Amino acid sequence: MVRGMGMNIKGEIERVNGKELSYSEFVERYMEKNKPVVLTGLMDPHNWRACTDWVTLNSQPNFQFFSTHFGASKVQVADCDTREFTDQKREEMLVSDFIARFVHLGEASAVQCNDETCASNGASVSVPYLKDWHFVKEYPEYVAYDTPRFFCDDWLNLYLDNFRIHIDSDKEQPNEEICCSDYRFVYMGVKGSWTPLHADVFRSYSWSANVCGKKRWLFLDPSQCPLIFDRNMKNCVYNIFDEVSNSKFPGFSKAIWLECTQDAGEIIFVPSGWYHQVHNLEDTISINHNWFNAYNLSWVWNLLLRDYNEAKEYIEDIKDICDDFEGLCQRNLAANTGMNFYDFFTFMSYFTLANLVLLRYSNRRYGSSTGSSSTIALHLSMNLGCLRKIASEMKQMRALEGNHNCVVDIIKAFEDPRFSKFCMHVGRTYAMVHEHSHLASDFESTTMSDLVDFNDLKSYSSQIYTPEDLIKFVDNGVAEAEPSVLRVA
Ligand SMILES: O=C(O)CCC(=O)C(=O)O
Repeated sequence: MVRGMGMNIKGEIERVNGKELSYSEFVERYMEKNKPVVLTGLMDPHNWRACTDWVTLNSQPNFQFFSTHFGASKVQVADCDTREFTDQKREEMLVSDFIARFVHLGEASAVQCNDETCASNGASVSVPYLKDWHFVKEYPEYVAYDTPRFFCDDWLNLYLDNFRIHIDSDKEQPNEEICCSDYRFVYMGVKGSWTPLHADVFRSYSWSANVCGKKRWLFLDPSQCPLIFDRNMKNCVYNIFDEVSNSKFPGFSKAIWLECTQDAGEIIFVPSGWYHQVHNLEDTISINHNWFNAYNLSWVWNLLLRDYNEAKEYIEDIKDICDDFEGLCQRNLAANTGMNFYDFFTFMSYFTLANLVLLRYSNRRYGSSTGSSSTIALHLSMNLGCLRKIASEMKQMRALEGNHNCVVDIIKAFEDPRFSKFCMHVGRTYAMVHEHSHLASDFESTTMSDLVDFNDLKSYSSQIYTPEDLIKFVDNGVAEAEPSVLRVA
């Protein structure tokens, strides 16, 4: 058995002042390299109301404020002492009831259960941890914080603000349902609460900001991940500070961990595919987003492909008696992973269309001059290059080959108010990321007919069914845009 104490913790996560880091430096040093970093100096209380409203003068969570203003919200609360499959057991409760528990537990019980001691002494106090509260969706008028510029190129939440990722035809799902509406969360945990070892949903990036309190993070580089799985590569270690059986997890003792203690006011960038375990060393409130974009979209596709192959293998023996084997594999993939090939391809198609529309608009309006408009054009064409590359991989894997359901009808998309809202959001995002104030104000007032030169559309294929259609669509669209700014791979 290997206990937490014997673990190989070999390094610290780099810490950088976010105010002294440019966007392109963040991209080059962390996003592109898929490397974690702790950023300081980005949670200015002027833009982060959470840092004042949610925290008392002695830096503790302001329970009173939460109970008074948000007490009626229903949230998920994990019991950190009870495992359920690969996660902790959760129950739904009102924020006011959670706060009452939090206060009741107080310092005394939490002290017994911090970090390693919790796992090793078998303490029996149940430690509650409020997780995955869709706070922004629930309180859109109360602007608790300002997402730092580094994390704004967030395709996942931009998309979910306008569309659904997966629509389950078997289930009644009200459109306003909050649980799958976005990946922007508030976490609130007593000292000693923790999150088991995991890699993030869809293999997204995440960022996590400490409004108050302190967290200890343990990280494992993706290249080391096979070491934390069992011999069949099916089950992963749950708690790295627990006793880990050598015979069940033969690689575990060889894993080399990185660690970091995150203080209040600091934001951690968690790259794709890095397994991590997190412990609240004090009563802590944090804000946490999952996100992906052109730099890590291939992680999402690779995960889907792996999970698809697994889903297929699992039911291989009923293939011959199944009317729609592929449909069943895709349904199981969506149930297990949260989306299937069709959902992912729809997502890609909408982003392709939006990027092309914006690229053409930016070129018509500003030409391919130097300055921030050309930086935006480069970014949009880089996005298109990434989307095209993944569409080629999908084509190679024969994903959606022979699909008879139209994924995106371009003319219909231009008439759909959700798509025009989505396009404006994407446009505003890049204008903001690249600090182009003119373009940002354009997207406050522009309509779809300003954005799209409808004569342009004649050369586009008007419906997208398969990855091959998407590739052709990108190639045609790009050929007509200003060639000098294009870098589509
Ligand atoms: O803060 C926590 O407890 C978990 C956060 C986390 O796992 C993440 O940001 O990916």
